[in-house]
Amino acid sequence: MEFFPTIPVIKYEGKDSKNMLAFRHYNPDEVILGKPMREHLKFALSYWHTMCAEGSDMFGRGTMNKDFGGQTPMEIYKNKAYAAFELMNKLSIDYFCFHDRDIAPEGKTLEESNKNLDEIAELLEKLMKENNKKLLWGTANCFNHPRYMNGAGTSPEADAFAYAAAQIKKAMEVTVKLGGNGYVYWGGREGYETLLNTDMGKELDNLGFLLKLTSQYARSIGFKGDFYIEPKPKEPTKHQYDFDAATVIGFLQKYDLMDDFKLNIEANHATLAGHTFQHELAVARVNGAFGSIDANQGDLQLGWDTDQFPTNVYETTMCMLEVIKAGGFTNGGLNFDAKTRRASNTPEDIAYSYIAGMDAFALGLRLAAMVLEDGRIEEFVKQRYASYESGIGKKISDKTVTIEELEAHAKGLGEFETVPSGRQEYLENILNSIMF
Ligand code: XUL
Ligand code: CO
Repeated sequence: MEFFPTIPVIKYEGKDSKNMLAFRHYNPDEVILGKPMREHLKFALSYWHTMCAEGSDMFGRGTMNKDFGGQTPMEIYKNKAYAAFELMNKLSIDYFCFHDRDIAPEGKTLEESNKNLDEIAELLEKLMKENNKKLLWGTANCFNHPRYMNGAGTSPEADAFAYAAAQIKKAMEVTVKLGGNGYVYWGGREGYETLLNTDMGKELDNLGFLLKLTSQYARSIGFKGDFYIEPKPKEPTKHQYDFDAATVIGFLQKYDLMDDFKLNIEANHATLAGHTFQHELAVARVNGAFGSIDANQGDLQLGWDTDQFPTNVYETTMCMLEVIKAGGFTNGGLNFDAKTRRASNTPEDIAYSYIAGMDAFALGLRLAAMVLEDGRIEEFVKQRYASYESGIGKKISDKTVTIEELEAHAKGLGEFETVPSGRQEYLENILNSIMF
């Protein structure tokens, strides 16, 4: 059965094509900087937005139906699986990502939920083999159910902690069964609404322990991929403990998790934290924690996570420059944690959205490669730090200099009044001259 009869197989037609059901920039097997585009970009479909979310918001119910013709809960979720693979095939997407509760309905008890998960995991395994698709990462939804209203790993209620640990254990088992390349921990409700009722120290210690316990369990059952924390500063809680990349790195160091964990950076979460997407990627990279990306964009006029499909080519170019500088993806990839707008409510809108996002990143990759091949910006940055290559600067870099030597050097500088220009506008103009 075909679930998306109005969506054809999307082909690359080149940048001059006027067919909006075609790629203008994404040409999966084209080689850029020595590697096919599909390997640079590693696009993934997000199961929760694409197969589950029906467009409801705080003021209105859903505008789309994602039952895919199913009559019973299990039939609905089986059809979601068939529909997901049809979509991935039509869009040339090689990977997908899910929360446990996206792929199978939650039962009344943990045993019932696990049984549902097992049944669907069998089906997904079969479909993955038949269609040559891979799991970028799995995760557990420990934020939707009322039992998690005060958090999961950071809940003041020990029973909620235990339930979350058990749920994550099962999600790990399913991820391992499906050969997942990664496992994501996004904070969900791990944060607080008011400090009046919160023991922050205890909550952070418990969260650190939950991550240790569950990640060690995953290793014990043969998980070889990466664990990721996905920073986000707020929403749903007022303050999320995984505020931004730098906060998370401090947390990972405190709880001795740096060896096993990397970051999954989401564009919209970066801007909510008051940073650029590029900043968060750079923080991850310079700390050796660059892992994976949730590709989307926010609306800078709105203060919440709008999860829009990314179309801003400056952002995708800066992102791909960071990815290339980090050495490219290993286990990670570009997961479209993005949804069509509530009013874009037809199946074709799903295709238009993915095509827009994939083309924006493909173009970003092409432009990032051009920036690197041009070389002027890189060379400028290299020259800007050249004073550390010799003399006193070299000694600073090597950390062999004494404070007395630095003092003597400073005295020898006499009236030291100016340093070279940072040339920001010159560089911005070079960037535009390459991009356009
Ligand atoms: C929420 C969010 C999540 C994570 C996975 O803002 O980004 O969907 O990506 O739990
Ligand atoms: Co995300």
